[in-house]
Amino acid sequence: MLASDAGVPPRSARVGVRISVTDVDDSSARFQRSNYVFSVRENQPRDTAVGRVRAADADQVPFSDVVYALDRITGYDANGSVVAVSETAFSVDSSSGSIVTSYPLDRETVSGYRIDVTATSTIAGSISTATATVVVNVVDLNDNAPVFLFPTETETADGGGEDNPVIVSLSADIGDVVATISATDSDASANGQLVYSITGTKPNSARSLFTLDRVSGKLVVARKLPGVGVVRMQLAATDGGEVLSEVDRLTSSSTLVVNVVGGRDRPLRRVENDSLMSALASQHLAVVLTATLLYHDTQATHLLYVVAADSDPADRKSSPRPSP
Ligand SMILES: [Ca+2]
Ligand SMILES: [Ca+2]
Ligand SMILES: [Ca+2]
Repeated sequence: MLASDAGVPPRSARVGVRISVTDVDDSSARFQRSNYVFSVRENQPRDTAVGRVRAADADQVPFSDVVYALDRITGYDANGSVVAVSETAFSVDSSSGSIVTSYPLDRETVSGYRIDVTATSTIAGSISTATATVVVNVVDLNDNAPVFLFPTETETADGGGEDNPVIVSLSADIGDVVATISATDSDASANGQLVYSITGTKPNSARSLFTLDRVSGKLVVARKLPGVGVVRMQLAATDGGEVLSEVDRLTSSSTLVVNVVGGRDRPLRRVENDSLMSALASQHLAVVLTATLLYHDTQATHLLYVVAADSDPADRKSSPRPSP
């Protein structure tokens, strides 16, 4: 400040003045970013750090009183569809803004979360709230082994197992497809990419008869089949897409039963009901009195009937006699 008198010449004096502005509670908290993206691996123990959000309040203590809280948690599956999740899947430290997990996450159930985080502070005695969005991507681990679809691991009607073998004709050509091996794996990318292999056959000598495409799972005839018989094939499905190291891959196994049959050697199966013979009987083809279809083979190309004829056929017996 400058002070001067009215004299001639005037005299003056200078003095420095320091003005201090007293803070009042006039700023609310603002997040440094409106969106945060974090990643956390599945299967980690509770309290695993996910990330930290920050909101600043321009006021000084005691007016810079930011309190963090989680407002809403939404879960998504791998296809991006909303799935039900616990509202307590994560928690946030109210003063630091650090977010941690509340339990081990499973990517195969919920692969991503959206969390609305709030920062509240007081402004002129009332509460003000800021909101930020946090996206948490759950990183996949290889925690699921392949599951065979064909041949099925438990016996089913078309499962390729002991009771329902795959039938191959002895006359099959090289390259003919015997079956398509398939399995599924619920992990993501390489953790869920499968390759197939034959790990053994019974008998051992049958090993070279078939080849299996590692990727497509197509099992084809590799050379002229030498004879009829049953081949039990041990199959493996391995994940890792040939990218993961050996130790990180998971393998499942299943057994395919292949029955090589020839024209005369096909297994015969007894048939109880014979619609063809019933049809003949209904047409009054009376020469055939009793006929029983004993067997047909599994490809229904050969029928074996036992036919009995009677010299006094049924409809002659049942014909009305002429009246006297
Ligand atoms: Ca999992
Ligand atoms: Ca997984
Ligand atoms: Ca897997």
